[in-house]
Amino acid sequence: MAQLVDGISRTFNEFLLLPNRTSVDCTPATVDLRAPLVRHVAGEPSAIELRTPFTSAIMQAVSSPELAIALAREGGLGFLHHNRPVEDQVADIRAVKNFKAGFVFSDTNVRPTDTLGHLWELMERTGHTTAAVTDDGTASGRLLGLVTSRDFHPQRHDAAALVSTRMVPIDKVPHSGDDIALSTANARLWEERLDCLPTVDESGRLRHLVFRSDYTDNKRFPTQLVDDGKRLRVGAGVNTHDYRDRIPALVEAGVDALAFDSSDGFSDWQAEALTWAKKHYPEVPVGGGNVVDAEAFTFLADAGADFIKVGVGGGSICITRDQKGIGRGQASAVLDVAAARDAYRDNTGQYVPICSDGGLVHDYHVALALAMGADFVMMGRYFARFDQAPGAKVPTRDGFVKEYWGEGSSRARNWQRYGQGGRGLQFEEGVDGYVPYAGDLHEGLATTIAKIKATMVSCGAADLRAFKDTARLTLVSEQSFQESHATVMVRETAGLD
Ligand code: RVP
Repeated sequence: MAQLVDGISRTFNEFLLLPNRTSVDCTPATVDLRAPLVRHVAGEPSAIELRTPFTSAIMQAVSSPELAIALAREGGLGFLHHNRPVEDQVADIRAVKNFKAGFVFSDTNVRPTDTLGHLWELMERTGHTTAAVTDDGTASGRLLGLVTSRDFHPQRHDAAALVSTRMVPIDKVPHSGDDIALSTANARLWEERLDCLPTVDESGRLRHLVFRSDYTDNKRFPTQLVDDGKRLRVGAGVNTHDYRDRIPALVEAGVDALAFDSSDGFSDWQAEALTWAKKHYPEVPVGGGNVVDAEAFTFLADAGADFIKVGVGGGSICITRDQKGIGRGQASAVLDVAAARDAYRDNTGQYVPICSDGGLVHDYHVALALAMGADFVMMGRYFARFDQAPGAKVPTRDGFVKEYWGEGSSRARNWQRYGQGGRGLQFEEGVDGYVPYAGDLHEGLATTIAKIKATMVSCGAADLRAFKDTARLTLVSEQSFQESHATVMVRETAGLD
């Protein structure tokens, strides 16, 4: 007979935290947001510690190399998606690992034989006004010159004219080898009054551009997540179909952590794939999931998972619960799995971190997830709103929105994640939509971090371990939920201004 599990399936909206006593030395400045990423002996540090407890969803609409770079610079970790050929994912891993602060990959590139009209369109699309002219029009072609918005204007120059007629040829463009230090490049930018210094390899192929405006950039990111060689860390999603080919290539490219990406990870396929990965690459952390209960957590932990993602059906773009009737309220799932993780630690001496994945709509939901026991969170909708996410930015009457679509939507065609017994999707488990545009990730995440730190201070917790151990939660009634919101007419709607 079917079994009815205890308790109701609850979401974050149904809980609030009670303030705890705050000591004088517990302030936002002293709050520590470091979180273990991978399995470790209880009481000892994790081999990789996130410096802020955020990871980006393994989704086409979220985790571009740009986003992974921006997030690693904030101390979190981006997971690049796997729903594409291995070599494309490898190229993105390399782009993050090769990132050097202040040295950017050129995203506005043309051939000398392209037209000025094409160049103008490209500049409008990327929002950048310096273009590299290379023999093949790519960011790694042989550098033939530079062309900037100072060199031509669509009203002044014929759109059909060629880039070669307006570009500054390479023999007149100051440039450097790629081994130049950022401080030296900056000195040249100032001394030679340059806006941009391209760097090239021994055969003259473009490597990076250094801009004067990036001069102070590095000081903005004191909590970067880097490996032993000071390169930014990056993660990658993998699936249970082609992991034997994909994992070796990702490891070769320098990936820092892998995550088996499945909407339902409680399966023999995932256990087999985890066992294979740990046997062949014991030194590379590999996560599993997604799960929503203790039994599934223990199953994947026993199979060797180094961290486990929690969440089925709670994602903002997810319709799995509507379509298949499976899932669990995210708060209940996190509370149950966190208890299982602690029991596993007590029984085995191994601490296997858990990640709350999906369904975080408000910043305070992140604080709740962490208080309920998540070691770190994974977010899709949240990151899809920023400039660095790959979705197009679309104007509306009231501002801008960004495209955001689920991996279970027809648009994503991710049959590896949403396996329905064959190649291709027979029905959708995700939607294709828009999220409000939120500008630069650095600014947006700073506000979220400020709120989480403020919550932790109110709860008297100076670090995430203490936050979990001492959090006191209360369920809210519908009436008290109403009371949480402003009950006066806010200024903009009062019609007085
Ligand atoms: P959210 O942050 O609420 O946007 O949720 C993101 C999560 O939703 C992903 O990390 C993944 O677990 C899940 N997802 C991705 N695509 C879909 C879908 O199409 N159903 N769901």
